[in-house]
Order: sequence, then C-alpha cells, then structure tokens
Amino acid sequence: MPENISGYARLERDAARAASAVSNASDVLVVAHIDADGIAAAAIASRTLERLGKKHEVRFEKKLDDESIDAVNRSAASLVWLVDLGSGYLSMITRQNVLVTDHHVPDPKWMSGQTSLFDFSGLIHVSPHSCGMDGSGEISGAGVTYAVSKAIDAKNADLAYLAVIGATGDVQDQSGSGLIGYNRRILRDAAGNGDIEAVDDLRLFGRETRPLTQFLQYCNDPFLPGLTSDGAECARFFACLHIDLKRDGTWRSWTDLSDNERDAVKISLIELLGASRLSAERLMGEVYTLPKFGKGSELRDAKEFATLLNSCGRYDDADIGMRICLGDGDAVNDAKKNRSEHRKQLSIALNYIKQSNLIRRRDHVQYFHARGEIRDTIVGIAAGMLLGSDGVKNDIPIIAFANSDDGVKVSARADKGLIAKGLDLSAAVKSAAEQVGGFGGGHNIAAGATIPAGREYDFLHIIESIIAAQLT
Ligand SMILES: [Mn+2]
Repeated sequence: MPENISGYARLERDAARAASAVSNASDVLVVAHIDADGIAAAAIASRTLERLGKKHEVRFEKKLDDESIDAVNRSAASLVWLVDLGSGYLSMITRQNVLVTDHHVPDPKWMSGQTSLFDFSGLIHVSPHSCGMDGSGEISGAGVTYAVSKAIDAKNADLAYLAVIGATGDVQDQSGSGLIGYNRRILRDAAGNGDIEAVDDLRLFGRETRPLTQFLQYCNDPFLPGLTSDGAECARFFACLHIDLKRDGTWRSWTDLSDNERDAVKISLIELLGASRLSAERLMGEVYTLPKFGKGSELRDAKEFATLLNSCGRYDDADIGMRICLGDGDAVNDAKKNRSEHRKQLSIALNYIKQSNLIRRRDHVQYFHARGEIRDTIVGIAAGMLLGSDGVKNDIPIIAFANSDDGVKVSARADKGLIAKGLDLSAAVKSAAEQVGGFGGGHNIAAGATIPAGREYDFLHIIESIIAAQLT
C-alpha cells in the first residue's frame, strides 16, 4: 500500500504535542491493556519515562470499566498515560492531563460533546483514526506509543522493535504480506538498529521452538489439507521429503532446517494448497526475527515473543511480560511456567467444547456457552482456535459466552475473509451489547463484551441481524 504521508505527518504532530505533555509531567500513571500490544506499549512508555527520570507507576487492565476509569479520574499523578486502551472511553474521562496513545475506534459519544474532535484542553488523544489511518491494520497501540516516545527523544528509536512485537501481537502482520502502513516506518527503525530482520518465509507459529510435526499440525490459518490436526500425517510428509525430524536426539524446529529443506517444504505445501491462492498468500509472507536473542529462544521470533506476552497477560502476569520486554532474563523463566499452564487450560477448554458438542449453528453466527467451565480470560482464544478447525466452518463468525464476575463475558471471532465482505465485529458486538444493557467493542475481526446474565439469547438475536445487514 502507498505511504499515507500526510496522515503520518499528522500523527507525528500529535505525538510531538503529547511529548511535551509527558516532558512537563512530574509523575505519571501509565495504564495499559493486558495483551501483547498493551504490554509492549507499557514497556515503551515505562522505559521512556525512566530515561526522562520521571517517577511513574504502570497498571495493567483487562478492560476499562467503571472502576478502572474511576481510578484514572481520581489518580493523584500529574499525568495519566493510557496505552493501547482509552480511545473507546474518552467521554468518561473527566480529569485533566490525560494522554491516550491507542489505536482502537474512538468513543462516538465523546465526539458529539466536543467542539473539536481530537484537540481540547486536558486530554491529548494520539490516534490513527484522527489521521486517516486504519487502526486495525496499520499501527498498534505500541506503535502509537512509540511515535510519542520517539518524539520525546530520537534515541528512543531503540524501542522500535517493541512496537513491531505489539503490532504482531495484534496480528497486524497479517494485514497483507507483512506489516503495512505506519508499521513499516516503525519496522524500518527497528531494522535500521539491527533489532529486527524481516525475511519472507512460512508464517506459521513456532518457527524457533516447535518440533517440525507440531509446526504443521497446529497450523489452522491456512488450513493445510491432510496435515492440520494430524501429527502422524505431518511426520509422513517430512519423511517423504527425506527431512529428519530429529538431529542428535533432539527435535528439529523450522529454523534448524537447511535452505534446501525449507524450500522443499514450501513447494510441497503450496502444491498441497493447490488452486487456493488466498491460502498460499496467508502461508507465505514476511516474518520478523530478533537476532539479539539466540537460536531456539521464543524471543527470537516476533510472533512467538508476542504469544509469550499474551500468555503473560491472560494469566494476570502482564508485569512479567513487561520485564521480558525490558530485557530481564529471569522473567522468561517465570513466564514459561505461566505459558505451560496456559496451554494446559486451552487444551482442556478445547476438549471440553468438542466433547460436549457445545457449538450451535444459527443462520449468521455460531456460538457456544462455556458457563463456568472455561476461564473467561481464555474463552476468546479457544473460540479463535476452533474457527476453521474440523467441524467448525469459518464461513460465519463464532461467539463464545462464559460466566464472569460481572455478568457474562462475550468473545466474538471471525475469519479475515468476512472482513473483506463488510463484517465489523467491533460495531456489531458494541451495539448488540449496549442493546441488552452491556458494553463492548474491539476490532473488526475480534471483539468482546460483557452483558448481564440471562440476556445471551437476546444478544444473539440482535447481533445476527446486525451481521446479516453488514454482509449484504
Ligand atoms: Mn492493541
């Protein structure tokens, strides 16, 4: 895609205004989203403030709810800096001296209450949406935060790789054949420092750490006919190509293979996908390596790094994730314990959903209700993994419900193909949730909400009609 030069200039102008607000603050409360993008954004903000010698505290939030917004409004800090969240709740922020560096869709209520949309005293909102940029694909929360950090001091360009991790965590590397839009400008900074190497390769998860068979077996985007979910077939596939699964008694990963071996696999996989050009495009693309981390480290591959951060966030250990971003070597071991727990919980969840035949198909959505059987923090991931797996077609979105402390947590996921046809889960989930007395939002491809218990069927009924309208 062409560079949106005037949009980039606008974003950087807003970032420069934000930079002076940060520089003028005596102490700062940073509030960040708990996913990989939010954790990377928090790390960028924290390191930036540390370099300025500013006293600061970082707080992670699963979402902004009444309680966390109240904490923002009452904070005694001279500046509150919201990263990777806040845009959707601007009208609820009543205190002065707030900086929001986020890429989510701005709060429409706030728009109606303001004379000037993105510029009024008390709150600085740095957002791709005010610069004619696509917040879901071209820049992440960490990217917007990075723009401010770099405006504070050009030396902060050494934090660019964290913004690449954040964008990857929000799957913005899948927007095209790699990062697009302002993310490419950030990538250029990170590559220029030698922190990131971008190469064309298979874009499957686990290039550094997964044994070969699992590398293909767990790939469900794109679905690899005959291989996805079938480890024995994957082993046979490598045997046919005379590629050893082990060397010196240890499992080989994708990056352990020789160039010739990798080429042979790529050619076979593209043949396997046959006429499905879309699948082949998803299979191959730009991947991002962090050479400062040794071979076999999960920090060496941006997608694996981001996944590690996500698992930290999902187990209420976003602080460990931030320590990883800031270079604390011990933090990785702490996170590994969490990650194995995460995998265990996910596999229990997936088995439970399948064995209990929980998924129900309606005209425009499919759904399941996990009740109290699956943690509300992982039900959305489980839904995303089910989509396109055997028995769960990805031709319509999937909606997952789970009980949570404050009602019923709703997670909606859709295949990218539906976005091109006009689907916007963020708008659909937000509107349906509000109509049943809840609240929500997110991205066009993945969104979440909390609704009152007992309103699930009303929610389904409403969202079905919204989705049907979006897709016609
Ligand atoms: Mn984000």
